[in-house]
Amino acid sequence: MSAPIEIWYWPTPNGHKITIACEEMELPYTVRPVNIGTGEQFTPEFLAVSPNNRMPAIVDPDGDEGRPLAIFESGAVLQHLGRRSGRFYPQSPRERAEVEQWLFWQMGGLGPMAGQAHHFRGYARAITPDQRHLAYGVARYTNEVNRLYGVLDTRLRDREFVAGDYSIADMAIWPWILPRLQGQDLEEFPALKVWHARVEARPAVQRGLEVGKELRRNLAAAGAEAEAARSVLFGQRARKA
Ligand SMILES: N[C@@H](CCC(=O)N[C@@H](CS)C(=O)NCC(=O)O)C(=O)O
Repeated sequence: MSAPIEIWYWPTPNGHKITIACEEMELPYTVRPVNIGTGEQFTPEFLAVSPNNRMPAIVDPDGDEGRPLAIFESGAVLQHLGRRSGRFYPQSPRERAEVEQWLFWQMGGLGPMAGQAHHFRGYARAITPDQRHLAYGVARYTNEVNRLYGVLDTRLRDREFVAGDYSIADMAIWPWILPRLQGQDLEEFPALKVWHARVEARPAVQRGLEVGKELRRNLAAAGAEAEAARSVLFGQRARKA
């Protein structure tokens, strides 16, 4: 049994990808909470692992022939875990390319666009109650997430999982299907709805979601703690080391 992988983690959709993957792959892991609401993503220790001041990141103590390997960006982490375990990341060029296309579709499309939808539909309202400033952002990102849900729904019409067998692509995409926060109705996307329930029913997915649940705060809520977190998270500009 190899030494546990250290996951720098906070319970968000990007964090969930990694706990779900480790649970599915039966890779031992420990969690190091990075409280992104109090600025722990800016500590020198964390920045040494994740210079982009974003979680998740990992340190795999045996990641490179017995030597420790640090990785940030959840897509890169999933690829490493797939290679490391030999599971959920097929090896043939065609099958691997299929998984990677959908993994990167999530990383470059669904994740960033849904993140902006969450921002404008939720947090921004707590920052600026002026609806005129918000309406454009709300419409733009709600529409784009709607388009992406449509692409995924079409893809899933004739298959059980996004790319061949259940894979790291499903693990990346699933945590980002949050219709209530994104202004979407799954009834409009029947194949996506069935797939969502199929993945949700996996015990490893449920175990991965449970990790650190108690740490989660509602950033759109009123109150001093949520307000302080918003001031850490929003309006960040370049920092020189
Ligand atoms: N593309 C990155 C995105 C990671 C990301 O945005 N993480 C957020 C939480 S979900 C974060 O760490 N935010 C801290 C901050 O905004 O300072 C990945 O997939 O790893």
